[in-house]
Amino acid sequence: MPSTKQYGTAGPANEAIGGIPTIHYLDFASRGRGQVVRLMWEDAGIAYTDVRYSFEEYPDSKKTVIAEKNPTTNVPVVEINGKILTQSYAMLRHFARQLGEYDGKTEEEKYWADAMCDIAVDWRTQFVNAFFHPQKEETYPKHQQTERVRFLNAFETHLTRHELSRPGPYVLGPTVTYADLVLYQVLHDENLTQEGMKGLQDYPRLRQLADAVERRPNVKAFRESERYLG
Ligand SMILES: N[C@@H](CCC(=O)N[C@@H](CS)C(=O)NCC(=O)O)C(=O)O
Repeated sequence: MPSTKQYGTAGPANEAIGGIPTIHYLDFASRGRGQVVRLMWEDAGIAYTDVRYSFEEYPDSKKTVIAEKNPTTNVPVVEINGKILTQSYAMLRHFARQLGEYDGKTEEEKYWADAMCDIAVDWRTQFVNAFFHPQKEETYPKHQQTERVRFLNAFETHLTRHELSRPGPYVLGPTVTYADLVLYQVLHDENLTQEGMKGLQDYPRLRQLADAVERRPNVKAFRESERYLG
């Protein structure tokens, strides 16, 4: 049986998204695509139900309960008020529109947040392929020395040069977006934010962004809570 826990007290942000959502995801500590969805909910003050499948039970659940909810048979899957949502990045953009924040105001801003998110999506795909590869001992170190460096340099350059990002600390300067959360999570999952952001010492602008995400009051409280699993 997956573990099911309820967090938070429903408030105006729950009203904006149509109720109290339930997320179905792997019991993968505070990592993965599902964690970005939790991060946005925590930041926005959204109460939610967290259903976690252990790695042992997941293969069976994938064929049954997950397959019933999602034809592509993977997670995260979100249920809200009888509605099923799939595809983590589409969900984040959907919640951003419903909340009226997290995706910029102008068309230029929305484009730039989406573009930066999509680079992080490409990065995560490469990270996951290398990290969960049967020959991980070879593929992950190679990824760390090649593709990961390419993405780190690309983000550092974009954040330093693009007129919307330059003022910092976020992708859209002072305004947080879902793209910051997506980027933060891949930095975290690649173990670059741990030990005082040690992995970002050569990337000051990325470090500034990751620091700013961690300092957001609700994110800070989440990270300091028992429900944050490292
Ligand atoms: N594009 C999908 C990708 C979903 C995906 O690959 N999820 C992974 C976990 S992060 C998964 O379900 N892995 C186990 C499986 O494929 O059954 C999304 O963003 O939601």
